[in-house]
Amino acid sequence: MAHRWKNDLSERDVTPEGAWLTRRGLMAGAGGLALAGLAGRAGAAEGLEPNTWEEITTYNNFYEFGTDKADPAQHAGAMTVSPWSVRIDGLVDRPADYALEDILSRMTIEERIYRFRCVEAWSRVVPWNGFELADLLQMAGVQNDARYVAFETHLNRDEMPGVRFPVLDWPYVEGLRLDEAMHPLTIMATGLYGRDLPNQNGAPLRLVVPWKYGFKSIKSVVRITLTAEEPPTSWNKANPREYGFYSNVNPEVDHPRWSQATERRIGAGIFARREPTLMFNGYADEVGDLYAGMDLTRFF
Ligand SMILES: Nc1nc2c(c(=O)[nH]1)N[C@H]1C(S)=C(S)[C@@H](COP(=O)(O)O)O[C@H]1N2
Ligand SMILES: [Mo]
Repeated sequence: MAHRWKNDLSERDVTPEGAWLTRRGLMAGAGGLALAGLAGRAGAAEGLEPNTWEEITTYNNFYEFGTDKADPAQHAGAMTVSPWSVRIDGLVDRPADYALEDILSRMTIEERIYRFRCVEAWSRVVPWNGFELADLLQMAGVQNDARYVAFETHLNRDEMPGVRFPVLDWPYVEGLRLDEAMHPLTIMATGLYGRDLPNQNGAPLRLVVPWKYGFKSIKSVVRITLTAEEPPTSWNKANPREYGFYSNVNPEVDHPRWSQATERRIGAGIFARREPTLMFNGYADEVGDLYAGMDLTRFF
């Protein structure tokens, strides 16, 4: 793989895939149940070759650190990620500032190899480590009238050079319908390749919703609020004509300025053919029912 993107990680920071696979084998032996359950469920990603550590950590969107793909790897190292806590509030029984250590001690960390599709029409396959968002929401106790979940990213003007520019209305916010948030494919990621999540990928805790465009997968989450109404979301606020609340990957609904029918797989090489984009990013069997009867051109 040619090193087409600037990388400020040294060689020794990069986990060779072989080492990771060995560790993965060991983990499967030790805690096999969680992984066994996952194998059937994440079927759409079966057989997919994950992108390399370098490909996943040096070409990023994290606009708080700048809009160039190389900016997050260059600047996000300055972000303080410890101590970290997540405020969980709104329509929950136990609203609180939850310390990250306390959350992690109560969650089951699994590996999830997911396709990842950015709305800009590039894609890759990522071996995340994380836990199901449903478990975290149940920990806080979801109340009956909750219908949506709002998320907010950490904001520190001293550590985030990109927020000097009004590209988005900071802090970055996102949202899901409650049934999307409770879906077993929806995770909070804490790692990559069995290692801590690098800051540029949203350390120490970021959402991953594999059937939606990448911008729904909000990074460095500090607040989760259960609400009755659909919450505002950053890209929808910035350009409602181009970015909807749902933002499900859909090859049949084009972006107003480009086709969503195909994608460029990161790392495939400059002569590789574009790949067809799959409905719900390949997770239609798992999540199609969530949108039964909905007009997906209207609720894009
Ligand atoms: N807080 C925050 N979260 C964010 C973004 C961002 O700019 N700020 N970019 C989004 C977009 S557009 C994408 S494609 C993914 C990229 O995640 P990755 O860098 O881990 O691949 O993060 C999403 N989450
Ligand atoms: Mo994106």
